[in-house]
Amino acid sequence: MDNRARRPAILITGANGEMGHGLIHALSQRNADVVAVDLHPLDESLQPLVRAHQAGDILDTQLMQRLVSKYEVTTIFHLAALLSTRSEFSPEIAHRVNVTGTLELLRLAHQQSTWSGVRTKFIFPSSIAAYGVAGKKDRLHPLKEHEYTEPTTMYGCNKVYCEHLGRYFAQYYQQLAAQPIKGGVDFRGIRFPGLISADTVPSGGTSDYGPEMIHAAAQGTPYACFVRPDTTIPFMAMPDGVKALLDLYSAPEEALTQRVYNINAFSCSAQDFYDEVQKHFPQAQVSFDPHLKRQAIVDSWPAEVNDGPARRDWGFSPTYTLASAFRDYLVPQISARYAP
Ligand code: AKB
Repeated sequence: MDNRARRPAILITGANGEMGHGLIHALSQRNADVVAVDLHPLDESLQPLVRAHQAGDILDTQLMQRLVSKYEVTTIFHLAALLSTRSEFSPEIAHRVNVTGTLELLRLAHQQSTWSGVRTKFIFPSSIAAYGVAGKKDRLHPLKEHEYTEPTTMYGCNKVYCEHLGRYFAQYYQQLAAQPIKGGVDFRGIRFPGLISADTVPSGGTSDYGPEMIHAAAQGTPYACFVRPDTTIPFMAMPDGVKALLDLYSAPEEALTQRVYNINAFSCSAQDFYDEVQKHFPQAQVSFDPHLKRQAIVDSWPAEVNDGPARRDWGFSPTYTLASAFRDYLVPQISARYAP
């Protein structure tokens, strides 16, 4: 394959999602050539920021092969996924999108590297949903990556398995091939906490109560929170999430001592979240109306994770605490967004 015929590009799947928005903005500031794929046409606001965009299914092999016939994919940010609540309604579809979709993209990454002879970077957002701590949550220390990875959701199972697939592709794929493989896949995963974005409201997740509460308050609409006030998990403001993706992407491979990293910003309860919302939107109408099954999912996630390796290996360091995320990022941007 003559690589000179193809333009180098970064491929982003699930580009219309919460993280895709922030990532596309950040990469366009670095003048990166991005090819964006999403099931739906790319949001109009994002279109001028990318080199090309394509509506379609990541499982559509012909579509993906058409893209790589035009672009030399040097990096894949594989953001497309069905989140935890939605996946419980359609576990088999979730498995197809979250696992088969990832497998196909890992194969594509490998194919790209055999054409170019250079390792293709594969950046994979995993999640705290990879853990399963039901019944023990209150007694645990901040969890390391290898501890309690017995998830109770299809999404969590998909994430843990894809972390293994990524490690396998990075180190062992085609290990019995007669000729040594040139290139290969440089897989890097991050286990994200619940993310809160000022630009988009999440859909289909179980950590969604945090962002939903603040977006509802800014719009002056009542909100019934679907978990108990004492429910505690780690959260992070979206700019820190995007920065983490880019920092891990930029790190030299030799500096990485593991393929999957926890990151943490602040652990807070739904009550802590509510207190911040009240401080900034005193008229907010929030009630607590726990949904037992969604509550059980969040109760299976740890209250805190240990992100020491990410800090040590690639300098992860979040900017925002709960208070500063509200004061300096969420409230100003969300208020402007819903201003009449
Ligand atoms: C979800 O709630 O499913 C996601 C996650 C924590 O991975 N936001």
